[in-house]
Amino acid sequence: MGVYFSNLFSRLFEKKEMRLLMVGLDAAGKTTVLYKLKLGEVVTTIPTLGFNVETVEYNNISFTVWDVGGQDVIRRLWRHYYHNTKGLIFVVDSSDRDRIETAAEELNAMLAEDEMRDALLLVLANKQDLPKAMTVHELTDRLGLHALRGRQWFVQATCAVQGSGLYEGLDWLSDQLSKR
Ligand SMILES: Nc1nc2c(ncn2[C@@H]2O[C@H](COP(=O)(O)OP(=O)(O)O)[C@@H](O)[C@H]2O)c(=O)[nH]1
Ligand SMILES: [Mg+2]
Repeated sequence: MGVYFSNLFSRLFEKKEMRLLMVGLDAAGKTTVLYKLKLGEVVTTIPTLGFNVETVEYNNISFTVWDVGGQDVIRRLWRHYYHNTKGLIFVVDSSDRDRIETAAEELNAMLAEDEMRDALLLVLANKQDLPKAMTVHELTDRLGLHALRGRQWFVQATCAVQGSGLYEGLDWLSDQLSKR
């Protein structure tokens, strides 16, 4: 799996310096995705109380991960990480129907940020292995993606624990980036 992703990343992200943000509510599966990619050492930093950031540097790409949701005061600190963001990867627990609206609000708030204007959006519809998981179609609807204007987006079904769908999702992202 590691080599697999290394090849994908080297092929398509070479030379370009960029940041990819991966966010989502807690327990969506972000950390699982990050470790599954095996791109390198995951560094965890806590710039301020309750705001935990995981970063992996891979060649010129920095992969930055944190949990969204919760306090508004923390929200302002996120902006520090928005600069030079080419892709936003939003991870959703597809089985978490209780929090899908919260997830949608967080996603749309982040997309409304000025520095995120040109970022591609990849949604990982994670935990597809769980019974009652929402389908890609349902998630697209509930996240309000069809209402987005001037945004390239894609929803990929994944099961992060097995690693399924991750390659396809990142392949879409790198394909779009290489066209720019
Ligand atoms: N069934 C299932 N569990 C998953 C999947 N991805 C992550 N998990 C589990 O969900 C929990 C939260 O995952 P984690 O990566 O810590 O979420 P994070 O808070 O977004 O970083 C862990 O127990 C994971 O093993 C998945 O695709 N399917
Ligand atoms: Mg985590």
